[in-house]
Amino acid sequence: MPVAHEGLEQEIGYVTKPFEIEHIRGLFEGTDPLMHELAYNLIVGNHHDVDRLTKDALDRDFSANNILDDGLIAGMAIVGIKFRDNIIFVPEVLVAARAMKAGMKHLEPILSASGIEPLGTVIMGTVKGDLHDIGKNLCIMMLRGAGFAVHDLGVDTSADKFIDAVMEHDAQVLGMSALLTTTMPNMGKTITAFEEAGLRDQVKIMCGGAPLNQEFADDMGADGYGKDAMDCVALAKSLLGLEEVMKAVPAKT
Ligand code: B12
Repeated sequence: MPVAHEGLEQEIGYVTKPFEIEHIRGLFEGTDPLMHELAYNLIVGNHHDVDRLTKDALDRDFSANNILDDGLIAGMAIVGIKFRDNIIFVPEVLVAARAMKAGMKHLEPILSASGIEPLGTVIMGTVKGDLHDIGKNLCIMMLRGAGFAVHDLGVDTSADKFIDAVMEHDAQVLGMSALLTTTMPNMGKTITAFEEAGLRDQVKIMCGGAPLNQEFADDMGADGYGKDAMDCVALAKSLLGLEEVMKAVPAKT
């Protein structure tokens, strides 16, 4: 059934894979028109409107959890699909991320105060020697949007820093990013460091970055490889044995 919000309906039109259409329509079915407006404004990156609509929704007694699920996360699911399918590019995703942040600023204090458990805790960082962080930041934004608690170690992250963060936050998943062929081996070195510290069994390790592939990830003993931010979320969920909402799709050509 089409949603009444014309702009959102147009955005849903960008989703073309049958199982994704079904999933996305399911997200908006039976939810309030205010959530449709919120999702639409997030997708197109109107951060002032997302800020205002989130406050409105809280004033109208929508729960923070509903606003997150039915408005922000539902909108972000479309952003992820449009990015993967080359309908939008990095600048538009960053603008949507800014809008997400504008909404989350109102929800985060309520969610943490109400003790709603995150799906899991993820440590993310770009490996030693590598300063590229745009892709990692997109992954973090999508992971947070999906309900994970994420600790961002930034760029140029040593194996020791990864280990310390996993221990400190009792994280179930570690995600490493690399964009340089010269820094990719630092992922394998980090995995070895976990093994040598006797901690490899305590954390699932996923990796990503443009020069990587599944074979490289398998060879170095990672638990998973993701080709984009959507995959990163699906991977984190599957590594934790949670329902995989969005199925992995073939790599961009
Ligand atoms: C932007 C950029 C920079 C910026 C980085 C800014 C920043 N804050 O990140 C700057 C200008 C600083 C830079 C510097 C350099 N760069 Co540069 N850079 C790029 C560029 C143009 C885009 C990278 C990018 O952001 N892509 C967009 C994001 C969204 O994609 P992504 O990172 O792949 O992330 C996605 C997936 O991979 C995945 N993903 C990423 N991480 C993870 C993690 C997990 C766990 C999972 C599941 C998934 C996942 O999800 C993401 C979202 O969908 C690329 C060229 C290109 N077109 O790729 C060159 C490129 C990566 N750079 C390159 C080089 C050589 C350099 C420099 C060495 C240049 C120099 N001589 O100084 C330095 C390196 C500095 C350093 N030590 O890191 C080369 C690398 C070549 C190689 N084979 O190694 C490239 C390929 C350019 C080229 N063709 O030569 N760079």
